[in-house]
Order: sequence, then structure tokens, then C-alpha cells
Amino acid sequence: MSASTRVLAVISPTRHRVDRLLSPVTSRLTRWRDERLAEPQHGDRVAAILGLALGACFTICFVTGLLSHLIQHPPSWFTWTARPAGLYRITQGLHVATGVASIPLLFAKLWSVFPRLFQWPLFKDPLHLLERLSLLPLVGGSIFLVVTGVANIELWYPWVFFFPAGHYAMAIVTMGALFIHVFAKIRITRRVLRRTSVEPEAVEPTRVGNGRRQFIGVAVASSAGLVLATVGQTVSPLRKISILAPRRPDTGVQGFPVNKTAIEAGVTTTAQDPNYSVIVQHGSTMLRTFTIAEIRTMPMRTATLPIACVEGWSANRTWTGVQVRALVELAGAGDVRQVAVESLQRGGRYRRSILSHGEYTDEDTLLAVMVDGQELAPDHGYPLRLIAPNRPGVLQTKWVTTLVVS
Ligand SMILES: Nc1nc2c(c(=O)[nH]1)N[C@H]1C(S)=C(S)[C@@H](COP(=O)(O)O)O[C@H]1N2
Ligand SMILES: [Mo]
Repeated sequence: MSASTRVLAVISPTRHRVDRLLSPVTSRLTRWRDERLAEPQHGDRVAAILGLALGACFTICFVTGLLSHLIQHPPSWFTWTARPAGLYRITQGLHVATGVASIPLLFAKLWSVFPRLFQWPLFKDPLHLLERLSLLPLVGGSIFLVVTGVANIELWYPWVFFFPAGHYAMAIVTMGALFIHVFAKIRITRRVLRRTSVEPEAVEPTRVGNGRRQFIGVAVASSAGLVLATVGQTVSPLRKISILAPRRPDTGVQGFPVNKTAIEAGVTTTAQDPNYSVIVQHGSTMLRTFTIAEIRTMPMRTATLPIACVEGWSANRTWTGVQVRALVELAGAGDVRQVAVESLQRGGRYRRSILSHGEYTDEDTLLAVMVDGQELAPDHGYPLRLIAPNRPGVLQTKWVTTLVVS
């Protein structure tokens, strides 16, 4: 006797008793369900097509999200490169765009399949039970991810947990459940999708075909519309039509967005100090202090680099500043494995970031004093901010006062 039959033998009597008890309700629900399932929007084909579209969006969203997580919390086996300079801008733009695209698809899919929840017996065997139970983390997790994701790009945090940690953990749970779901549904999906390629459309009642196309059409069009209405936050030629984008690449202090203002960071007076200086340390040993006046007389480099925020907006700007590696070499740091860049901001999660060896040696890794030919505004990090190629915005530390070499 297999394990599965043994489990079945144990749970069967209870299951049958429950089924009998519920039968007056279930027979009615069954009738209702069968009527729904005969409607085009609740058919197998709609479920399969929306499932595929959603699966594609979720997969891209997950891979790009995972990448962003690795860049921000690199394990020992992972190193992110400084080139191509605009790659993170694309991967994170895709993360937010596919997340946004999945919202209408998700609700259409749930609407399409929900009559199928009403099934008797509730499950046929333990595997079927597992598949049905996996719907809970799949549906719950998907809704959690889109809701927290949207709230985050709106900078709205109506919860107690730390967004990236919660969003990341739930993504793992949801993708696990999705894996089970795909495994369980792959045969039916194949069969359903193949059916019309063998049978000509015409043998199906046209009403059904039309209804189905209409339902999928509305879902896909809403999804595309929502993406167009937000993607201008990073694809700047589309910024005019992106009426739902929380931020636009051409709007803000000095013509681009600000995430943390100088007031919020509590640096309004400290950043204006005429004795502002940058300390270069090796571990805890002080190597050299550069006053801001000294830095301003040093050779400058100009580079066009994007600020690419994890929230999906990005803006390309032209920055002028001193190379981090030039400053560290002048301080006589010797062997450099990595450099921690610290802000004069006291608290906050983003007051410090790490430059890997590859990022540190890049010629365009700068402590900028100017943007687009103007002195940096206080909100953009006056008098000195880090700007380096291919980094998430959260790692582009503003109001830099310390470089710790190790
Ligand atoms: N010290 C400090 N630097 C910071 C932050 C911060 O909160 N504190 N926020 C970061 C984030 S999330 C982004 S997207 C960029 C935005 O830079 P900008 O305001 O110049 O556009 O700054 C980064 N640098
Ligand atoms: Mo950001």
C-alpha cells in the first residue's frame, strides 16, 4: 500500500461524513458553479491564458527583485559589476513595470477561476489536497506582494514590518506556491491551449469565443494601460503620458526627484558647516582629512549616470566630482578591498553604503559636488554625494563625510 493510499484510508471516513453533512448546500453550489463554468470568462482557456501571462510577469518580477536584493545584501559568492552603468535601471524598471502589469491580470485570473473553489469532494487525494492548500499562499502572497509593492512606490507604509524584508520573504513563499501550482496545472494548460489549434475556432459557439476574447482583451488592455501610465517614471520619453507615476524623471529639486530631503535627514545645518570635511579611515585608523574647500580645488571628472531608485523611477544626470579612488589614494590607503561610504546623517537605513572593489576602482565612481553644472542642492546631498555606475538609488549615499577603507 502506498503512503498516499494509507493516508487516504485514514482520512476518508471523516471526509465522507463532512461531504454528507454539507450536501444540501453543496448540491446548490455545484449547480451555481457549473453555470458559471459554462460562461466564457470562467472557462479553462481563459484560466490557462491569463495564468501564462501572469506567470511570465511574476517570473520576471521575481528574478529582477531577487537581483536587487542580492545587490543590496551581497552574499560572499555574489559581486555586482559597475558596468553597464544603466543595467540596474533596466532591471528595476522591469521589476516595477511587471509588478504593475500583473495587477489587472491577477484580479482577472482570480475572478475567472474562483467558481472552481467550490469542488466536491473537497479533495481527491493528499496530492490534490496539497495543491488546493497551496492556493492559500499563492493567492494571499500575490495580493500581499502587489499591495505592498504599490504602497512602497507611493512611499506609504501602513504596516509595522520593514518593507524589503517582508516583500522579499513573501516573494519566496509565493513563488514556491506558484511552482506547485504550475506543476499541478501544466497538463490541463497544455491540453486546453492545444485544443483550438487542432479544432478550428468555428466549431466552438462564436458567443463563447467572443466572450472569452473580450474578457482577456479587457484584462490585457488594463494591464498595458497601467504600465503606460507609470513607466514614464523611468522611460523618460513617456513621462508626459505617465499620469499615475508617483515620480517623474524631470520633476523635483534641480529637475529630478528627491527621496530623502535634507530636512527629513536632519542635516540642514550640519551640511552647511564651512568646516565640512571628509575623513578617510583604514578600519578605525584615521588616514587623512580633506576639507570641502580642498576637495573643490582637486581635479574633477564629469560623468552622465542615472539615479535609479528601487521604487522604479530613474533619472539620467550629468555629475561632476572627485573620483573616490583618487581621494583614497591621496590618503595613502594602500590595499583596498572595499570602501564604506558614510553620511553625516545620524540615523536612517541609508546613511551608509559599500563600494565593492570593482565599483571603487571604476573611473566614474565619484563624490559629486555638482549636477548638470550647478552646485548640488541640499536635498541632493550638498556639499558632497556619492554617485557611481549601476547602483540602486539607496546605495548612492548623500551628505558624505567618511570613507572607511578595508
Ligand atoms: N544619506 C542618505 N543618502 C541617501 C538616502 C538617504 O535616505 N540618506 N536615500 C537614497 C535613495 S533611496 C535614493 S533613490 C537616492 C536619491 O537621490 P536624490 O534625492 O538625489 O534623487 O539617494 C539615496 N541616498
Ligand atoms: Mo531610492
